[in-house]
Amino acid sequence: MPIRIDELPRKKWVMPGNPACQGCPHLIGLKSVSMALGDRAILVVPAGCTSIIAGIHPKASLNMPFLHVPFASAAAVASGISSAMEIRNKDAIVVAWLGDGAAADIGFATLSGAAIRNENILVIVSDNEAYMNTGIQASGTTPWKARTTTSPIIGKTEETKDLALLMLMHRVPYVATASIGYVLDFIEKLKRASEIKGFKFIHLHSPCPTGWRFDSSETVKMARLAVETGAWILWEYYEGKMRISPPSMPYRDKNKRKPIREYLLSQGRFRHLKDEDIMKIEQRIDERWKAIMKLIEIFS
Ligand SMILES: Cc1ncc(C[n+]2csc(CCOP(=O)(O)OP(=O)(O)O)c2C)c(N)n1
Ligand SMILES: [Mg+2]
Repeated sequence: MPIRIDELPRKKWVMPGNPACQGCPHLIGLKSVSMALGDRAILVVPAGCTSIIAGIHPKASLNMPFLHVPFASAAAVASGISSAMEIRNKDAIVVAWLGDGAAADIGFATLSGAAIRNENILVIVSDNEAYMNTGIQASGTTPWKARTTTSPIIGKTEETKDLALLMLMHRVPYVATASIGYVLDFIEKLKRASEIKGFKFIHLHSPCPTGWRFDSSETVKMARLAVETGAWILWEYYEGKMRISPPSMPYRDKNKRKPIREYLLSQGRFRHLKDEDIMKIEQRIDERWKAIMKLIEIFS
């Protein structure tokens, strides 16, 4: 049965008046997590924008069990809490909610360790493609050529790390990509993942108006453009099978994709791109689609 947004719980887990920037994608992600998992979720969160959004007692804005932990440790702490919950027979879903910097770079060792031990945790990486909380420094997932405060003139010169594929190669039971532009798809994935015992990983695309320099009213539009141009591919792996998710289905066909120029040039961080850069980015998107389709063939 497809999920209907009006049938999901209405309880306010994410309170209004919190200190997030206008148009913050993390809020959409956190709301989706709480609507999908309800009071079963225990959040483990390393330093990042979400630590600030959560605020401090007695004015905390996230109405759910929430643990602030050192940057590199979230997956390890979540593993410990999960074991404790099991011993106490508690029906909880331990969620490590990480930024891309925490997941792809600084906390990658604990993330990889928890995955290979197949810990019973759900890891969600809300990827805004830079270290936003400390002022937009480039991370492992920042795209090639994106301007950040550590790549200010010509943009980032290194490649993007494909975190979801890296996690898939740990042979864990559940890996998916998601987008804050398609919350029902994300919520379905959260619900499916929460039924599985073992390590679950969701890589959530979270366009950041402050860091990417677009208008704060366009967060969802930007997330959808990433999917419509084929730049962000929605897929899911579970029960040994990998599939393209419904919102990305049409874009398997290259001719159905919107021009990547539209996505790139509506963001300040890419406004310096030359035609040849845009062509290269388009080629890379084609290559990624080919790789994903090949993997789908393998895991079919
Ligand atoms: C060990 C350690 N190194 C650096 C920092 C400083 N720091 C705090 S938040 C942050 C950025 C986090 O970026 P990301 O994980 O992508 O989350 P975002 O803020 O973008 O949501 C950094 C570098 C820290 N708190 N601890
Ligand atoms: Mg980030």
